[in-house]
This record gives sequence, structure tokens and C-alpha cells, in this order.
Amino acid sequence: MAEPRISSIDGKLAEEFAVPSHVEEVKEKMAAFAEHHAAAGRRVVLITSGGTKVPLESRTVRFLDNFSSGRRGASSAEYFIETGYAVIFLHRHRSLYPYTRMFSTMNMLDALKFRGGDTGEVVVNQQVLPNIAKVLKRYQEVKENRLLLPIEFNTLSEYLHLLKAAAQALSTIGSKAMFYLAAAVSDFYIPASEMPEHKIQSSNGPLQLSMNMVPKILSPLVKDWAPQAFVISFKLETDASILLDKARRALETYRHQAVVANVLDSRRGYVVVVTPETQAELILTEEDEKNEVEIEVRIVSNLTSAHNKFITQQGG
Ligand code: 9Z3
Repeated sequence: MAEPRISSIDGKLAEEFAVPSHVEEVKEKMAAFAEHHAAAGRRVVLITSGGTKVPLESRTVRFLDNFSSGRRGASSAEYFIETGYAVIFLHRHRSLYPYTRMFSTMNMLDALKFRGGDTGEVVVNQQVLPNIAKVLKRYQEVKENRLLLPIEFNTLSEYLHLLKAAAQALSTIGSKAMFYLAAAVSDFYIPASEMPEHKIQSSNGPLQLSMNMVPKILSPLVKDWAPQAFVISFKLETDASILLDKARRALETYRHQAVVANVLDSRRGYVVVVTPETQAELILTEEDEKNEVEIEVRIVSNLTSAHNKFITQQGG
């Protein structure tokens, strides 16, 4: 099927997806962040992370969601910062967040002890919160040096408009920008014009939904909004036998630099980084798992090397 024209995607975005009121303000923030870090000799990566919510009613009671925890994006953000990048972290509200992700499943109050006294002192039990001192120190350094710019989204509409704004904001730093599109974005949505205003009534009987295809935003991102950037998309399948074919097809269609291909159940221990010329399998061994090595450290290392080469080739 022929690729939709860029202009039609721009039009669709404006017509069918509500524009968040703060998009221009966020765009300026992202542009200032990118220019500041590029001037200091740093590369900038825009990471998308987490799932998207697709509302079924305009006064939303119900929505369609997906499995993504945001762990891939949050851990990758930390490894990119360790490699010297500044990170714009475009993430789903309440999905995992860099540094705090390590403690997200615990009950904070179980890790604290009230000592009492005049000051009402509270102390941390470091056995309950292992590594807290190391992680907190790193988090504070990252904050002081403003290496991490967090931007939140909730719905698919917010995600699409904020990604477009990010792409335009980063276009000024050319090949120094990387896009690492790890968010699990819905392929389907109900256009505002077809959405019921009020809560769908179960008294009307079984629910049948008809959903439209979400415009393929990678197309204008690569061709139009940030044409010099180094762009990585992710391909997720549950059937491993079609994964690499789909990854290669995505590269041929969008002509970006790499696809990180993964299967739902094995995504924590196995991915393939596919480029037009190469295919690299990244695998965690049992030994790695014992040592709590995360696959994102390998993904980030592979892609930052490729980004280096890309910048050299572009003469930037
Ligand atoms: C991914 O494939 C990510 O690796 C995961 C990470 C979402 C699987 P978690 O957030 O999981 O750590 O729990 N992201 C992209 C998934 C996606 O929707 N890709 C689209 C597709 O496969 C194309 S861009 O068609």
C-alpha cells in the first residue's frame, strides 16, 4: 500500500487528535535544552517510553491501554546519561521513571523509620532500599547538571503532538540528535468526530468497536521534521517467526537508521538490532542475569557506537 502523504498526516494530526494546550511551551523548553547541551558538546537523545491510552468516550470512562511498563525507556535513559548524552524523556504518566524505577514496586513506608524527637527525624532502612545512597547521589548529580528533561503524556493525542514538537525542537542540532522510540503506541484509535460523548451504556447490548489506523508518524519524523537525526524505532511481536521480516520492512518503508526488534515474552533478555547493512543479536547470559546486567546497557552501547559513525559520515 502506498505511504500516506506527509501533508495528509500533518492535517490528520491537527483535525483528529486534540492538541495539548502546553505543546508550544514544551517545544520551546525542548529546543532550549537541546541547544544548551549541543553547545556544550553533548549529544541529545529523545526517548519515548510507556504505553498509550486511547479513549472510547469523549467524557472518558473507558479506554484501551497496553502492557508497556516503561522499564526499557527508563533504564535506557540512565545508560544514555552514563554514556554522556542529555536525555529528553517523553514518557507515559506514572510509567517507570529513571532512578526511581528501582524502588517503584515497594511500599515506601516500610523502608522508613520514624525516630521521633523534636525534629521528627525519619531514617531510611538501607536493607529494605538497597543501593538507595548510590542511586540518590547519581539522581541528584543528573538533576544539578540538568541532563534529564522529563515530559509526560497520557493519551495517544498527547503523545503524537509532543513527539512532533520534539522532532521539530531537535531539528536545530541535526545529526547530534537521536530518537529512541521505545514507547508502545496504539495502532488504533477512535476519531473525535466518531466518539460518543457520554459513557457507553451496557443496556444497549454487546459493544462493537470500529477503530481507525493511527497515522504512521515515523514517516514525517524521518522525512520532514528531523531529517538529519539518527532515528531508532522498536518493533514488537508475539510471533518470533515474523519479527525480523517486519523489522526490515519498517527500515525499507521509513528509511531510518535502525530497528530494535523484540518479542513480548523474551524482551528482557534478547533483542536484535537491525540496520540496512547489519543485524546484531544482543543476548543476556545466565551469568549476566546473576550479575543483574540489563539488556538496555547493551542496546545503548550498540546504538551510541552506531550514532558516532553516523555523525562522522554526516561530517558533523
Ligand atoms: C518496544 O518494542 C519496547 O521494547 C517494549 C518495552 C514496549 C516492548 P517495557 O516498556 O517494554 O519495558 O515493558 N516498543 C515499541 C513497541 C511498538 O509498539 N512498536 C510498533 C510496532 O511494533 C512500531 S513503532 O508495530
